[in-house]
Amino acid sequence: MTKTKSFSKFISLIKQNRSFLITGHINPEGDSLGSSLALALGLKKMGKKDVCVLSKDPVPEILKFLPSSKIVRQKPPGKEFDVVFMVDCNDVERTGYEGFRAKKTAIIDHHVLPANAEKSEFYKSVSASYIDIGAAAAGVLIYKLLTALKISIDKNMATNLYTAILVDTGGFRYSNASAESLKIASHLVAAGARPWDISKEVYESMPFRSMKLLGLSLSTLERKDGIAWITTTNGMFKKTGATAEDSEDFVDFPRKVKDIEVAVFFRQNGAKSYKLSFRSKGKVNVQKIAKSFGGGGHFAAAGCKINGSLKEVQNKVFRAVKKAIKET
Ligand SMILES: [Mn+2]
Repeated sequence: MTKTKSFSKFISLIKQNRSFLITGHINPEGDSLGSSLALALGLKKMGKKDVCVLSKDPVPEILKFLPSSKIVRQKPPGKEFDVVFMVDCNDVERTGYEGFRAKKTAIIDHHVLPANAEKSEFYKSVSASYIDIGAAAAGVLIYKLLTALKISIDKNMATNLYTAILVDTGGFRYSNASAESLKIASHLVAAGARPWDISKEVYESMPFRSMKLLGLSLSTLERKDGIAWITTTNGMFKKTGATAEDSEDFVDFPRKVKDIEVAVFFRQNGAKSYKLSFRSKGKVNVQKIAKSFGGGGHFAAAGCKINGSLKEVQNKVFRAVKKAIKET
């Protein structure tokens, strides 16, 4: 793999080629889509006419406000492209596609590379990569690339990039809300991004049924041994007409409880089956806990599926979490 400390490889790749595919990752969120769309708008502004944005999963309802979100397609066109950009992911599997019909591959991302990635055939074939795990969002890197390309950032690009950075910093609350990410956000606001309009779409547009489901779920809130948890049952889904997507961020609520280390959300997805989400307040590696049950994720956010009655599942999980808290 070619390591680039600057965007010079990207600049020549863009200048020397005509057709571009851009893809983010499966289950796309604001960073994946906002970054992809901003890059597409930038390339178009440079006069590149053949630019296609792909997403294996459709644009979520809540992100349809992103400028140009309508250009996102799920199926790649049949022809071969000059360059495919992988944005906010560094692994073909994460894109959800099996591969791309493109002569060259470029990666712009802020995630850690998989173990031994550098030795794999795929990475050796990558023409340009810019991976900065210190960047708050892929949106930060796309902002830098567009700046390096001397593209003036317009309102539509700014709205996409601001959303990307907003969601990946948890609304500028997480530890990655650095001086740099706030400075870029400030430039994006000056370029036309409107913080309240974007926040309203991202954080203040909860479907009514989802709020009703949250109310029922919050009534199950409990706390013990540094763990806070809530549960959503099949009965609650039935009563409110809500779906699993409507409970996407519910684990954030037990995480708000003071003096706990780990938050857990139990979502029933079968008569004797539960989908779990874990959040850490910063000390416990919940990815390890999820992995011990066959799941995965990151240090502070992870998930898994466990079969059994609610009591059985909770007993297993609480034992594992208690042990992990003790070991810190
Ligand atoms: Mn990201």
